[in-house]
Amino acid sequence: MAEENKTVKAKAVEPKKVADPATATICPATGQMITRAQELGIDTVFDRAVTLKPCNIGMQGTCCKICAMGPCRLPLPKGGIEGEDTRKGLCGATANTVAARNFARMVAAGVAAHSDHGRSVVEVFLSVARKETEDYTIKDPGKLLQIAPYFDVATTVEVDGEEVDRDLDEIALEVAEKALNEWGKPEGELSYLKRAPEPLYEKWKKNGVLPRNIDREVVEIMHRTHMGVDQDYKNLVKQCTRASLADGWGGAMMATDFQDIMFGSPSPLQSEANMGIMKEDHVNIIIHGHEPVLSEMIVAAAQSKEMIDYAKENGAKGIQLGGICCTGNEILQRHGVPTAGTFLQQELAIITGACDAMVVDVQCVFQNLANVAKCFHTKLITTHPIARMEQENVLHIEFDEHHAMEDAKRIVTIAIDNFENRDVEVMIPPHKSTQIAGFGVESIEYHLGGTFRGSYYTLNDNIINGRIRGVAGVVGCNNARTKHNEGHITIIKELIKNDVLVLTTGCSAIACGTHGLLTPETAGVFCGPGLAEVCETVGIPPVLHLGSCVDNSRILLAATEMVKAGGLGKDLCDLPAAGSAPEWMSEKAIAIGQYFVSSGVYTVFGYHMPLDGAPVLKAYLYNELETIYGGKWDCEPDPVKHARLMIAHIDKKRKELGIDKARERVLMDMADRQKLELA
Ligand code: BF8
Repeated sequence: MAEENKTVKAKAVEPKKVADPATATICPATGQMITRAQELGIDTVFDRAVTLKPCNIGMQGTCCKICAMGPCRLPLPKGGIEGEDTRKGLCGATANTVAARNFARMVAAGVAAHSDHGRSVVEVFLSVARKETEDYTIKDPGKLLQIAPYFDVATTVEVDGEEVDRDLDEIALEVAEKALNEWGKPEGELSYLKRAPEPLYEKWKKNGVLPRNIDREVVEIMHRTHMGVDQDYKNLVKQCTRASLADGWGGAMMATDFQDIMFGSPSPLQSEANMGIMKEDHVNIIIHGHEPVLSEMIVAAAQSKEMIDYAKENGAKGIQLGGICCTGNEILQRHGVPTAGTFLQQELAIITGACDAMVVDVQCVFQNLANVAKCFHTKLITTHPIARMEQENVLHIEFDEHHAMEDAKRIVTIAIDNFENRDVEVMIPPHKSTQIAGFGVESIEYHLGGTFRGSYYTLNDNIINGRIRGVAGVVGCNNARTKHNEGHITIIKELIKNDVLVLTTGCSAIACGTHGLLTPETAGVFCGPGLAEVCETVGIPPVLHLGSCVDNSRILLAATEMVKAGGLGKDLCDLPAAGSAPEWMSEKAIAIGQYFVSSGVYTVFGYHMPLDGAPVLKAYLYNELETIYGGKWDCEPDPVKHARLMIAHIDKKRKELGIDKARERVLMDMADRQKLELA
């Protein structure tokens, strides 16, 4: 007993393990704020990642907790399995079934998150169409007219034998009602599927994976993964495909489109990135989450004379907004509001001591924000009925689109009133970078398209002649189990060095802004000669910020435009293109990965995949899926090797298209030119 007490005592005096900023991040501002938090005795996700280890069996994907006979844990034996795999749960579920069910539930959650966001946006649009709100309007009628035909909504009418434009309000109402129906229509298939190249659509049809409606595919995953239902990993993966397509070519794509219609389609604009955008002498409001419906109003409120004057009356020089996560991307791409940081920087923005209010909606919000806010004057405000926090210091101001501006002004006023309550010495890291964001399908066409064909002709031409080797979509989260931003930045630098044009979204895009990769000048510093030449000629960065995670739909549509422009095959899987999520952590990333793969894209994830405990399922996802949809999964934690895998795939596709020789010639020309320059 005495000995036991001694051990307890000895443990109690052990210093608490904390993160080493040098190994936790490549971002100096983040490193500085991790240290600051440690000085103040406040733990952050970086410290918790040091003390809380992930569960090894969960990591392998083979912990089954779907019934109360378990959890049944089926780790892979250390030496692997020779001969028959006899592992099974109490019900007999194999490791493949368990891991496939867990994977499927991640897909379901990811699809649900994106698509429920999409539904909220379409509901607001319905209010606009019904004239129930004056705070939102139709800012991009062109996009409304562009999507109307997919919902079988006529944009013209016949009057006295003549075809004339139909009333926009009528179109809006019909589109809104039909779009909302996509979540629960009783028969048929999703309306947007036909936006995909025809061979891809036919592939989905042949394999029986055309989504019927969005909600049904999510519900069906939950049913199939209930105890004792689907016990064939291939059949489970098939439903993962169907549900994920309901996201990428359904809920997420509608979120993007209806946001563009109501808030404006983005076009390139200049802004800044990283925590250095916060200002000590301003009221700082950090907006965090995913749905831009409220944040649009906060931006408008914060820019109003009334609110700016009120801030000045309260001793501030003005109001500084900053975005975190995808809400940050949304208000960046449409209004140029600077990004304050990625997913992993959310606690740190409060630790500056200068955050007067942090406003959150849904997804990727740490509950620990409330604990951090408690140490400062910061008002943490939740705004969504489905995303509340239990801590007492959290304010909940429920947002309602019918009085959106009123809600937004109330929130901004709370932040202004709180300015004088700052109690801890302010420490804002000085680091910030210039960024150009706001590229979309249309602006890529404008910059890299051909005016005479009005398409992606110039982009394709430069891919065919080899100046651009291929295109990569690098997207997704940060993960506290990997060094913050290192994966994103190393992979992207390696890609552009090898003449691969990068399209980026989500926290990857924020990381690129933070590390200065989103400027045209980047081309001259980091790019291979071919890509640099193209970027310098048309004046774009080699890394194009396409928005938030739901805006991955823009990547699908941009790739579709490339197919349409000609010369690069007939299907998305023919393109010299690849996808990547270097530091993924969320279930949404798995849903995105699955729809990229099912749309024909070779998709590499960093960190690890929860599949190691089920090698047969893993081989199916990493190899066999390619024979069905033309795309497949892969995983490589080492960033340079990760990028090389993508480049090797791009080169394989160039060879299949017969354009590999063109590239050799271009490179030879370049090398010759460089030799000449040196001489
Ligand atoms: O939806 S990239 S950490 S913020 S999940 Fe979350 Fe991942 Fe960031 Fe945006 Ni996407």
